[in-house]
Amino acid sequence: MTATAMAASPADNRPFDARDGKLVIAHLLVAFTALLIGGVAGLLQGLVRGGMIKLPSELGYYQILTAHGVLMALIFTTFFIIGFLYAGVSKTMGGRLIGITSRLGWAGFVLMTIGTILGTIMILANEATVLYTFYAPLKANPFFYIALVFVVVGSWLSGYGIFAQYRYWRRTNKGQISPLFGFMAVSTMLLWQIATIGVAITVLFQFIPWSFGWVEKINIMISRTLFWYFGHPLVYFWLMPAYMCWYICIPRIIGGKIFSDSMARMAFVLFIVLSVPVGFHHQLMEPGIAPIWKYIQVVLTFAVVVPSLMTAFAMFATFEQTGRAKGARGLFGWLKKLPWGDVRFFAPFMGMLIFIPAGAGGIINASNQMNAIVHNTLWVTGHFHLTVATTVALTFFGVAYWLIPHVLGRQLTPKVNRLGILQTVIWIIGMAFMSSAMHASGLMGAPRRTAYATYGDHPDAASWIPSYVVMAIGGTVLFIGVCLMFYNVIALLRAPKGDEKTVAEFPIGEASEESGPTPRWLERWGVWVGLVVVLVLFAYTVPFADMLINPSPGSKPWVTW
Ligand code: HAS
Repeated sequence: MTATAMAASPADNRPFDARDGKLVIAHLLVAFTALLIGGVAGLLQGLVRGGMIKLPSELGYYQILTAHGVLMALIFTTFFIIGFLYAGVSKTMGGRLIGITSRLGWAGFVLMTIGTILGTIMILANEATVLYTFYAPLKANPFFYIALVFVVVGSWLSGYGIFAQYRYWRRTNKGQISPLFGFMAVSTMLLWQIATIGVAITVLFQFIPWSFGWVEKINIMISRTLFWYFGHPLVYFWLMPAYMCWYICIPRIIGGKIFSDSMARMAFVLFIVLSVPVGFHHQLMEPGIAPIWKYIQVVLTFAVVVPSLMTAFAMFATFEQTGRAKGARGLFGWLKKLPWGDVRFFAPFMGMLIFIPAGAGGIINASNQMNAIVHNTLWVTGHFHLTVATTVALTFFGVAYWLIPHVLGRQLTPKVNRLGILQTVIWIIGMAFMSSAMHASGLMGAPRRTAYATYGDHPDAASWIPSYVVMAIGGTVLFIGVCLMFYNVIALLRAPKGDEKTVAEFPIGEASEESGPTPRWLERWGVWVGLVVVLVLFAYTVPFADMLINPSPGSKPWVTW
């Protein structure tokens, strides 16, 4: 494939605003640096857990596990998402960011970066070995929690910037339906604002006073409940930008049309409404919550699977319609018409493919009885390495291959394209080894969040060791994938400048004419927020009131490392 083949028609290649480009690139640079450092931590922890190396005495297993989780799951994703959303709203809602959006974007970036640096220092200083879920009663240095405040408040400011751009677009385009990218960016950031209320309350009112010693004890039930009120929508905050690439960019890349603009918007509305009141499915094995409330939240969890099933349907339909329009015949002939040699398609597609078993695993987790088997085992670690570390990460990598050169006015060269395909294959191989071994050993009872241990040479523990070795092999392959991705990012930053014909395209698909007009009521944000409030009150009021009225004794802080 030539560079020209990967570029678009000149009409789509309006140069990206240089000032906005700096903001986007700043976010992506922090994201990929976090990926690299988190990747080093991941490699070390895989080798330790496989019993292959011992860490130097200054470095603890749980310390690098914390660094890995925080940098990969929280920092890489959040910075990448905000950079991607800002690029898309600049491109589709006015051609450049308005002043207030740009200022909020930079303010958010600075706050989040300060938080990231402070948090990383705390982890490296062994002051915050509390893992990425920072469960009480493990207590970090108060400045770790303050670092989290910086990251969250920074992300709020970035969200306000996106809302401002959206308002500006609506004011200047009265009566028109907003661009799909803008609609989805607003949905994602709205979900984020609602979700982070939980983590903000627990950090500000529980963790910070407790870690400074201003209060003696922390109510663990409440802190966990507030964390998971945030923790589950967090996974959709990761997933929705990946879906934005699938719904909006992939149809353009494969030369097709968006199957249905309305259906895509409806899926995002369902995520806003349904993904918050389900946090108890992470607490099914915990005492202190009456079974009926767990049951209700499990039912709601099954409801939030629906927008993903809609997405699966829409993607299959897009692929099939595009293939048939290109002359494909037979039941699966359309598969041959997909651009397998184009990394902008290949990487996100592999993410989609993996999401089929990954999502099925999620449904298993959510089933009460089966959760009893898998909870707190390596199965869950396998689940989230398939979902966030494969489906989401591969989609983000696929986006980087066009986003970075596009905002810099550069080309996606055939060489980087080939390296990107190789990187995707390496990622899939590494993840196949690592995640399968995690799922299998998890089913045999191997616990998550543990260093290498033989449990006094217990035969059950001995049966897990071969899986740990496979995990370490997979982790090593994945580390090669991280390094190659970092190399590719540098190559993209330094790629040759492009002209109108050769510059990498920002692929924005058009909706299929057959899908009909998009109804205006989909943009009634007040209704969707109202529905979230109703569902959250329904799902949380009674169990939360119970936690307040009959509080658990509370716990003093523990520093176990
Ligand atoms: Fe999950 C635990 C349930 C989705 C991430 N999840 C986690 C944790 C993380 C995580 C990080 O109910 C661990 C948290 C921790 O540290 O303790 N999860 C679900 C359910 C879904 C789900 C029901 N999870 C995700 C996504 C994540 C993610 C997405 C990140 C991005 N998860 C759970 C539960 C737990 C849990 C329990 C707690 C476990 C425990 O006990 O601790 C659903 O949203 C999944 C729905 C998905 C589908 C798949 C649709 C498929 C699509 C692809 C189509 C493919 C195409 C390709 C078109 C139904 C859209 C074409 C192919 C061709 C061949 C042409």
